[in-house]
Amino acid sequence: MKRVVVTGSGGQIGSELVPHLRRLYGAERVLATDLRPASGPLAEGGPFACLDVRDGEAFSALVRHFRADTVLHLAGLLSARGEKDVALAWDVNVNGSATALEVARQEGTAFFFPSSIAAFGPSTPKKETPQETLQRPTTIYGVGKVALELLCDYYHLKFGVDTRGLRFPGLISHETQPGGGTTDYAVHIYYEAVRKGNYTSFIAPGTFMDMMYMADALDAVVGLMEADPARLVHRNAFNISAMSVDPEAIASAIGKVIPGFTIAYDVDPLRQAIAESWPDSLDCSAARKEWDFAPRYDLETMTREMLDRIASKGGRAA
Ligand code: VAH
Repeated sequence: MKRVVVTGSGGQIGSELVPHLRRLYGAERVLATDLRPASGPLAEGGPFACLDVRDGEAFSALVRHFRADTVLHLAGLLSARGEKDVALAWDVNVNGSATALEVARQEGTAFFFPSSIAAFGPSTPKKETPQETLQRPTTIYGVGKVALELLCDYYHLKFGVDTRGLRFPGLISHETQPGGGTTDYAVHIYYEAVRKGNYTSFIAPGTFMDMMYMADALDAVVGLMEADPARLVHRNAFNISAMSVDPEAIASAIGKVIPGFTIAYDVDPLRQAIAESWPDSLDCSAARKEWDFAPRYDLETMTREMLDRIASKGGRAA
């Protein structure tokens, strides 16, 4: 990657990936884009442009003018929000992503697509979910992820586009809070632990999902996109995860840092049903073998860093 265009730069991943890439490659080599105007580091730290990813002409013009060699496409709606506006989720997550992929083909760039554990469904093996297995998701978000995994593989096979993707687990970060996700509880719990010393979870105890600290997600995007293509047997998209946890496990880890921390439950039926349709744990052996995926943070080290960073911000989200 030498000159990168990032979509969805204002989101949970983009708001940290853009500064990370700018530190790695140079600020002027990373064009951040988002539907909404940016402020703060995103706008002041390097080039920024407003972009609706569904506008193919504007998208192509931006990529061509910037002389990009890579499009990292992050713009999209998350799982729970998608269930509340199916048409919008399809338009942005599928039509928008298909437009982005077509722009990559026309402009000759590499293309990164963020898939998710949501690409699996209730009929998928739940423990140590294989890299290649049944994918019958029951959310519009997951249906979109499978559609784009297949479309990205097709564009590579048919047109030779260098498409690569990751099936992200729940991502835990202290910079920008996620919005409309099922795994958002695993971020909120840290903020509430610092602010109030307790948290009421909308996901039930015993509901295991794959999770990963944002720093490891950023390394995974760069590691995959910089990987030797000759080593890649798979492309769209790799299982990656750092831990399989439930709310009780996170609460216990927080309790070791904040004695007396307590968790209660007020389960949200919508997000609980989504969580139960996803795997408990992924088999990440393909990512480890094909491009040396190796997360650095476990639950304990992530918890210490999350609580420390949130406390240093006075418990504020931004
Ligand atoms: C969501 N955070 O909850 C996203 C993610 C694995 C979950 O795709 O929708």
